[in-house]
Parts: sequence; C-alpha cells; structure tokens
Amino acid sequence: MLHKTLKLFPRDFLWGASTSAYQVEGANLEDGKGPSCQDVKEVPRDTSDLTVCVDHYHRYKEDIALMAEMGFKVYRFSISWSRIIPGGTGEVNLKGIEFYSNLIDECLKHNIEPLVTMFHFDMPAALDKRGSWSNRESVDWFLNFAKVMFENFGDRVKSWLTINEQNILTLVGPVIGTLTIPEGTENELKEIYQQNHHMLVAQAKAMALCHEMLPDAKIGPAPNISLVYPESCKPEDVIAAQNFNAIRNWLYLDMAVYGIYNNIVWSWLEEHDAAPDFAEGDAEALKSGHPDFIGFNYYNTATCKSDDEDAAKTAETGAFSQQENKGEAGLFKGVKNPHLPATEFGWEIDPTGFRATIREMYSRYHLPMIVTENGLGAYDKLTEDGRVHDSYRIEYLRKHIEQIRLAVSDGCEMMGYCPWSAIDLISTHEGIVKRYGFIYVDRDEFDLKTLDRYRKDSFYWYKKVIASNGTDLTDN
Ligand code: BGP
Repeated sequence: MLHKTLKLFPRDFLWGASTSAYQVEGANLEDGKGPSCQDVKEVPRDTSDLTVCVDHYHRYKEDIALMAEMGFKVYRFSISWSRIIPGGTGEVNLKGIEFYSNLIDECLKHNIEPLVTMFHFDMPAALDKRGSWSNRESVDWFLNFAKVMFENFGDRVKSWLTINEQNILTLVGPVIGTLTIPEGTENELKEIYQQNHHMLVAQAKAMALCHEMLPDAKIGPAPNISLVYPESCKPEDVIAAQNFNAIRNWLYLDMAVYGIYNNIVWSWLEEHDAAPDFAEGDAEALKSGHPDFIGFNYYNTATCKSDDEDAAKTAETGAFSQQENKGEAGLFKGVKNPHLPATEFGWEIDPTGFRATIREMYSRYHLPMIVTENGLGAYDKLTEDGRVHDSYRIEYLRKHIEQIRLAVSDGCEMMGYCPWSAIDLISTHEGIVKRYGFIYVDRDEFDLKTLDRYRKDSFYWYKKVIASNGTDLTDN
C-alpha cells in the first residue's frame, strides 16, 4: 500500500537497544553467581568462552552513560537467574540482587526505562542437572524466580518480557546450547514439545503473577517472529508456508495471547504421538496470561516449499542457525529466497518483510508491539583514528526503521524499537567477531585487550535518529 502521507512515530516511542546477561556481563562466577547452562556447555569451536564477555558487570555505568548519550529511552537487558538464585531454587544471592538494583537505578538516573527479560537462554546449571524444562517442576522454579524479581525490582521496573525466543529454544535448542534431552527418551519430538509446554505454562503463570503483584506493570512474550513466504504461488507451497508459520511463529503467539494451541501444530504433534500432556490446571493457567503487549525479535523472513512429494526423503531437518531452517519432513522444506541479499554471516536481509511481519502480527493479535531485537552482525574494524565506519549497519537499520514507519502508517500500534545490540557482545555461537553493537569493545576472540569502548559511526547516526523521533534517517 502506498501512503500519501506517512504517520509520525508516536511521541512516546521507546528508542533503545538490547543485550542479554550471559552475552554481555562476564563475571560469570563472581560475587556468588552460580553457573548457568551457558557456562558449562561446550564452547563452540574458535569462539570465546563467557567468563569476561565485554565486562558489562563492572562497566555498566560507563555503558549506560553511553546509551544515555545516544538518547536511549529504554534499555532492554536480561536478569541472570543463576546470579540472583545461584542454585536455581533456594537461597537468594544478595550480591546479585544488588547488581541488578544498581543497574536499574543507573538507567533511571539517566531517564532510561529498564525493559527486563526474565529468561534469556541461561538456565541455572543446577536446574539443568535436574532436567531443565523437561522437569514438570520447572514451572514452579520459574515462578519462584519471577516472584523474587517482582519483589526486588517491581518498584522500579514497569516493563517485563517473559522468555526470550522460546520458539528458537524449541526449534533449534542445540544451536543455542540449551537443549537437555533426558537419557532414555524414546520420542524426542514429544519430549521437546513437552518442555515447550512447560515453558508456555510457566510464561502464562508469570504473566498472571506479574499482574497480581504489580498492577502498574506491563508484561509480554518475546519470541523471534519471521513471516514465512511460499517459494512460489503453487498451492502446495502456500500450505507449506502455513505449516512453517504455524510451528515457527503462531504456536507461540496464539498461546501467549489467546491461551490456545495452534490447530495445525497440534494436529502435527498428535500424528507423531508428540502432543504434550496437560497437568491438572494447565488449560486454565494457559488462558490466564493476558500479555499487555507483544515483544518480538526480527532478523529476516523465511522461505519454504512443499515437502509433500518426498516426505519420507527429506534429507535434512533442523537448522543451521536461528534464522536458517532446513525443513521438517512432511511440513516444509526451507529454501533460500533469491530476491534477498545476505549478511556476511549468511542471514538474509529483508526490511520489507519486517513490515509484512508487523502487519500480519497486528491483524492476528491486535496488541501493541515493541521490537526487542533486530540488527546486523558484521566483522567491524576499529581504524587507527579510533573510529568504526559501519555504514552497512546504518543502512540496515535505516531500512528497517523506514518499514516500521510504514507499518505505523498502516495502522499498526508500535511502542518501540530495541535493536540488537546496544554494545558489542558475544554471539550465540559465532563469537565476538560477529559484532552488532553501536558501541565497539576493544577485544578479540581470545585476547581481551583493553576492553575500552568506542563510538561507532552508527552510534552518532542513531543518536540523530532518536533526537528526531525517527524522522531524520539521513547519513551523519
Ligand atoms: C537472537 C538471540 C540473541 C542474539 C541474536 C543474534 O536469536 O536472542 O541472544 O545473539 O539472535 O544472534 P547471533 O548471536 O547468533 O548472531
């Protein structure tokens, strides 16, 4: 749709950016923090471990001052479960509470609203040993963790996100280093979707608890949503795209918003004897969540074709990364989209698909939305003069912000934009060399160097974007 005039971004639009605890903080076993599954996993080859990351734990004041200099209205970060409850359940680590309390105060001092992700890929290792999300008790573990957070930070944190990218945990857990399959599991699909069910119940109960304990606060989910295109207009390809959309996207939002299982997914699971078991009270709990908004991460769209002809022969299932799915026998086969360019790391780039995704989500759920991740991973270079000329990142972000404005003009309710990431940090499986930040951190994969911070060109550009409330997207 071509608009005669574009609507402006809402006046209180939340410009900011995101990080996650295990990728940015470091100090991974300091001040009483227990290990998380990320600290004990096998570190992907040729990439840094997570002991120091970019040392945000010790340098958060400097980092937040830089975010304030850019004009951030919001900072999305996550709370490490094992920093505040080292064993996952039981004793609370006061040093951990103190750290997040200080971090929140520092944000507020600069008029930056803290947007807190409750769980971002880092199950306490102690709970991993007890089966992680496969254990039914995980629902209570998570709820207890939620209660500790609401009690300690709820006076100052008014916006919460439940579980980061639950769909990615379910679809490609091994890529992120999070999937625990108990020994002796016979039906792996059932096991994975049972874990997913526990997360859905935990999420719904946490949303209800938030509303009960903190009536002024708002809470929502944060899945990774990519609209799926059919490779062609062949009707079978359209069905395949619906299948992939259902298992990748709508399962998570239908449940978070309406408390119901998506019918396409449910039928597929039933056929594989993989439909999750409901415990008493689950059905009611799932309906009790009622998110106030939807947070979602968007990197690109996906494209697929029908797999009907050779369902039994689908050579590859699973995924290369969060954004590149190979297929699922009988449902779809992932293909490359010939119309889209890709990043240096092979992720397709699709700004128009961003608008399409937002439109689709809004017409399905009619809730305000905040973008909780979006961004470009690249091999940035620090030049002699202490600059990073990341014009490619500016271009990527500009094109995506333009599409949000178009979506706003289409009538979609957008609350804010938090690209990934505020500052360089360790990627999920490709190390520090895959950089996303507005702020460059002087370290290499294995050489920690000075850890000094540098403003990239995108830093100055984003500052201007925020100051103009998204109307000035021109180069510096
Ligand atoms: C999302 C995760 C983030 C983040 C980002 C970029 O899936 O929520 O934690 O890292 O993707 O991915 P990567 O680090 O693999 O480049």
